[in-house]
Amino acid sequence: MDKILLFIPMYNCEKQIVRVVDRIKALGEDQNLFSQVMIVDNRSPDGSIRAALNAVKELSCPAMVVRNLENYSLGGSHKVAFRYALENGFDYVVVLHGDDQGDIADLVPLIKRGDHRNLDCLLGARFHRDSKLVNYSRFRIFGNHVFNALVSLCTLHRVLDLGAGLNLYSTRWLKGEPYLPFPNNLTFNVYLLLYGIYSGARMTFFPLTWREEDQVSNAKLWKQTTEMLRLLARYLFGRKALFAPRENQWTRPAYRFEEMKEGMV
Ligand SMILES: Nc1nc2c(ncn2[C@@H]2O[C@H](COP(=O)(O)OP(=O)(O)O)[C@@H](O)[C@H]2O)c(=O)[nH]1
Ligand SMILES: [Mg+2]
Repeated sequence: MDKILLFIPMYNCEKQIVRVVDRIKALGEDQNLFSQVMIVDNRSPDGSIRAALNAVKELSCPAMVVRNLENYSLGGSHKVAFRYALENGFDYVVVLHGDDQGDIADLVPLIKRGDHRNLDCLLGARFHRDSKLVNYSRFRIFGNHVFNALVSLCTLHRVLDLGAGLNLYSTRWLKGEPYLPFPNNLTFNVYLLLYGIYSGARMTFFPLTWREEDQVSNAKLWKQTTEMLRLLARYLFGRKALFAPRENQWTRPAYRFEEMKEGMV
């Protein structure tokens, strides 16, 4: 059986994390597809950790709640979880955002079918024709389609999402931590995607349901847009340097965490 880590990045998700865990519980026996659930808190000031510790008690698969020693942002939490998976012999890492926009149940049938076995990146795609978007503005959908088309054109690769919050990666592909120099902010996912294409990763997109109800997105439109365009330009005109192993401000943090137990918060 594959050893799969279910990694859940969390920041100020006091309300949502309970629902995320409920969706995992609702999988019933299929929870055992995951050898371990790892909720990675980025030092949320709200009651996320307490809520998470409480919620995971009812899971039938092993689960832990950890807290980063510093706020490493979303990309940094990926680095924490990927390293944990590499050091502990996992075969795959599933990333599921802790703000309850997606549903793990969208990925489970694919894992049960074994789709992941021939892949390095199995990526949730909000803009797949079979996906369902709940409460997404038309402007946002349109903008994303434009970006997907632009990235597809620049990479000559059909891209259906630049970074949804439900993805699976093989540790075979993550080995050596080539993503360590990528920035930790919300563009981390885009770097990872472009690196996937660059490195010839076996990659597929799958449809999902994605909702926006009580979640607050931290993606800032103009900042994301300009960062994306700059990144694309670098991909087009200097991708070898962009993806070369190197040390920078993003490789420097220790990406360490502590396991949280009841009574600690
Ligand atoms: N903004 C932010 N989100 C984080 C951080 N660490 C983990 N996350 C989680 O990352 C996920 C994605 O962030 P979000 O702002 O919802 O972005 P979006 O949904 O992709 O627009 C959420 O589930 C957050 O809980 C962090 O330091 N900052
Ligand atoms: Mg979100």
